[in-house]
Amino acid sequence: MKKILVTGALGQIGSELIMKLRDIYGADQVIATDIRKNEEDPVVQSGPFEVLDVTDGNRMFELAKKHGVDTIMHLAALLSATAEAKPLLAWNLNMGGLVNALEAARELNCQFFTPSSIGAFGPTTPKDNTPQDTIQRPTTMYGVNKVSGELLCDYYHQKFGVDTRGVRFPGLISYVAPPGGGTTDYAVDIYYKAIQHGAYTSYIGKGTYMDMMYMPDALNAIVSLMEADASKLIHRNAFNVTAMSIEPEDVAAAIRKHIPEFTLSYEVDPVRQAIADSWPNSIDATAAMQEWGFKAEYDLDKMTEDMLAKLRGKLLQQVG
Ligand code: VAH
Repeated sequence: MKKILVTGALGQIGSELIMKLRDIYGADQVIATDIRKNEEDPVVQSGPFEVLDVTDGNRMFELAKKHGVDTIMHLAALLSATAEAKPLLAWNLNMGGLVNALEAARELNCQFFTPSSIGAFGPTTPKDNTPQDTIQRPTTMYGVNKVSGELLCDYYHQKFGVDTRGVRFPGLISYVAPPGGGTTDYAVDIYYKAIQHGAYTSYIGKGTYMDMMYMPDALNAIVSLMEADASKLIHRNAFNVTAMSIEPEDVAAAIRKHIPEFTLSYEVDPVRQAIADSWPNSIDATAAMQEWGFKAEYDLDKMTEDMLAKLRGKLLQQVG
């Protein structure tokens, strides 16, 4: 019986991944952990929860051993914009947390997942239809963390036989837990503001293409990869996955199909624009499709329809 420990369980991915994993494997089989405990959170209310600072390796090991887990999904990390503002904190948390999680997986013989990102590419990477295997010289601390993480996970597999697996996520769009400190978060904020104000001012400039994916597709990718036949995995720790390559005007046009009066303006944030400019315009996900059957179900229009419907319900509930 699968028993999974998830770090960063209250974050943008974790808050939805926990619920999906508990649906699939049973609530008691999924141990949610995060640095803070929010009693009101459905993640805390729906199954086992432990407070864990991932930079505390001993506690990570103790919790994994105490619960007898056979799988560790390590999500806790600082995202690109925050990491760029606090590079040393990002290095210590993102790399220290990852090493602690890998060590626990090694010592307890756990299967292991952690996400990389399109942030693992840099300005010298081919920008369009970026290949699975290509140059990776990122110019952000987040990117340095992600490339280092990919290599570290490969090392733990080759050296210690840990069943490590991972994907390079694009920007993830979701309506449950707001993202924090990312560069692609404009593509989430725009939906909230479209409903609340009928207008949005983007900090990412017009014509800035980035890969994006709706959260349900991201969650399916994690479960599919972790259940895939290991003998078929060539790339293992850093599969390019994506659903769409879009720029702010594309999102605005999709929103206007539901909110015709929606207006989009720009106040570009030079820091996050520079990060976005260093990333690909679009990536090639062929390896993930061939090696473990990756497939995205949501395109921009289907995502927009669902995001607006779900957010209207959520925001109405908040108004009460
Ligand atoms: C970020 N949402 O913006 C994350 C992600 C590809 C972007 O890694 O930092």
